[in-house]
Amino acid sequence: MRTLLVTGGAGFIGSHLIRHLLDHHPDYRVVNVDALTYAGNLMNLQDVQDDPRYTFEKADIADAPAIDAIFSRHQPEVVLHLAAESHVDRSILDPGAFVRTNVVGTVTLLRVAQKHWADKLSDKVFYHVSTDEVYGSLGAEGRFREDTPYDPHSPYSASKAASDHFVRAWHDTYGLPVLISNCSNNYGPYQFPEKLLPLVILNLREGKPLPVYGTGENVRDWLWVGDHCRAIDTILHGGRIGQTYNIGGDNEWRNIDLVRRVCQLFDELTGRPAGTGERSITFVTDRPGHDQRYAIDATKLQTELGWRPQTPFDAGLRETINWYLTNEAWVAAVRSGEYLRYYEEQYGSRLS
Ligand code: NAD
Ligand code: TDX
Repeated sequence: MRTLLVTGGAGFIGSHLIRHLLDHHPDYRVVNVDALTYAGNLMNLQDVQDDPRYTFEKADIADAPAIDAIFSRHQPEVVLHLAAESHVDRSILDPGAFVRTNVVGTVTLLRVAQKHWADKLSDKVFYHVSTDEVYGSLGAEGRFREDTPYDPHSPYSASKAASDHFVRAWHDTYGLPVLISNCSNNYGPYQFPEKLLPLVILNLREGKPLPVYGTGENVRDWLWVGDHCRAIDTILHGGRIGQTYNIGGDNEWRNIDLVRRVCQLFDELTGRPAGTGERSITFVTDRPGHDQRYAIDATKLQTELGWRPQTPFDAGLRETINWYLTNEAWVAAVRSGEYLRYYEEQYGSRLS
C-alpha cells in the first residue's frame, strides 16, 4: 500500500480528487488533512468515509506540531497539497488569512515533509496544486505557458505565486522531489457557492439577481473538475520531478456569455419559458484589480503525458445544474451562518 496525504480534501477539488484516487488506485491509502474552514465540508466525502483506505485528520496546515504528528502517524510517501484559501473576493476583504494558509501553511508542509523524508527522498513526491492566476492577466491574444513570467494581481494570486516559489525553492535548495501544476477555472458539483457558477445556479433557482461584475467581458477558461483530477493523477505518475505543468480546458468564455448559457440551460432543464433566467442578470460594481483574461496553453501536458480534457462543456454544465437542484441538504448546510454574512458584505443584499 502507498500512503498519500491530501491537504484540503474536504473542499471542492480535494473531495473529487480523493474519490478519484480511491476509485482508480486500489492499493492507495488516503489521509485527508483539512482544517474544515467555511469551505471544508465532510458531506463532500460521505460516500468514502467508511472506506478502510480513507482517514480524516482535522488539522491546520500552518500548525507545525500537528502536521509533524500526522506525518509520524501515517508516514506518507506522497503529499498532494490543495489546502488553501481559494476565493479572490475574500482575499480582497481579508488578505491575512491568505498569507497564513497559502504561504505559511505551504512552507510548514514543506518543512515537515523535508524533515520526515530527509533519509530517503527518492521515492517521495510533494505535489503542489496551483492556479493560472499566478501568471496575471492576458489581453485579447496569447495563452499562459509554463515559462510565462509570474505577475499576480490579487492577494489570492500573490499568495499562490509565493507558495509556488517556495515549493520550487525547496526543490532547488534541499532537493525535495516536487511537482507543480497550474490549472484554470474548475466547475462541477460540491463547489462552494461563493464562486460564479454555483452562485448563479442557486440564485436562478431562487429568482434572485445574478451579479455580473463590471461589463461581464472578462474571460475565463473552464475545466470540468474530474478532468482536473485526472490531470493531477497523470502528472503524479508520469510528470518529471521539479517540473511545472499547465492544465486547462481550452474552453474560453466571457463571463456574460457563460452566465447567459447557464440561464438557457437552467430554463430548459426546469421547463421554464426561454428567456426567464436572463432577465435576472444584473451588472454590479467590478472586482478591484479584476484580471481581464485567463487562457492556458496545456501543450506540455498534452504532448508529454497525453492528457486531454474529456467532458464537453454543455454536458458538464447540465450535470452541475442538476446536481445543485437535487442536493438541497448540501446547499442548505453550506449556505448558512458565515456564508450569509459574507454574501451580504460582498453583494449588499441578503440571501434570506
Ligand atoms: P476550496 O476553497 O473549495 O477548498 C479548500 C479546502 O482547504 C477546504 O476544505 C478548507 O477547509 C481547506 N483549508 C483551508 N485552509 C486550511 C488550513 N489552514 N489548513 C488545512 N485545511 C485548510 O478550494 P478548491 O476550489 O477546492 O481549490 C483547491 C486548490 O486548488 C487550491 O489550492 C486552489 O488554489 C487550487 N485551484 C483551484 C481552482 C478552482 O477553480 N477552484 C483552479 C486552480 C487551482
Ligand atoms: O458574483 C460574481 N460575479 C462575477 O462576475 C462572482 C463570484 C464572480 N464573477 C466573475 C469574476 C471572474 O471573472 O466571474 C469570474 C469567475 O469568478 P470566480 O468564480 O470567483 O473565479 P476566479 O476569480 O476566476 O478564480 C477561480 O479560478 C482560479 C477560483 O476561485 C480560484 O480558486 C482559482 O485559482
